[in-house]
Amino acid sequence: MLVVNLIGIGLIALIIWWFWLYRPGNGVAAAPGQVIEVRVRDGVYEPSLIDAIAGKGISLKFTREDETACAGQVIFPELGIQKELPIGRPVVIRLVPPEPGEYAFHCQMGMYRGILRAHSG
Ligand SMILES: [Cu+2]
Repeated sequence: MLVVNLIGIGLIALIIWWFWLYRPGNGVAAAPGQVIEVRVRDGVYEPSLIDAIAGKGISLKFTREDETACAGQVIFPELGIQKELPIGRPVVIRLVPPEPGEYAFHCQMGMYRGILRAHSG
């Protein structure tokens, strides 16, 4: 019984960490006009943290290598972007972060998650 409780607590801790505390680590800086390649596989975007400059356009080229249906879309809620990601076919998304701040992107269910971080000038 104690073991079961401990496993339950462990699972809850893992869920809290993943959905609320996890911060993408491997960032990449995008110069204005640059195309950043993002791989979608094994439950993560690579890179999952992209630094850009507010008001300057960049392109993100998503390549989905994961067959799970979950990875089939990428959504940028604040930017009103929602794109299908066919397996193995790169999809280029051009966007302009309107102002400094963080713009999340994720799959339909929020398992795959990344952050576009826009800096001033
Ligand atoms: Cu998903």
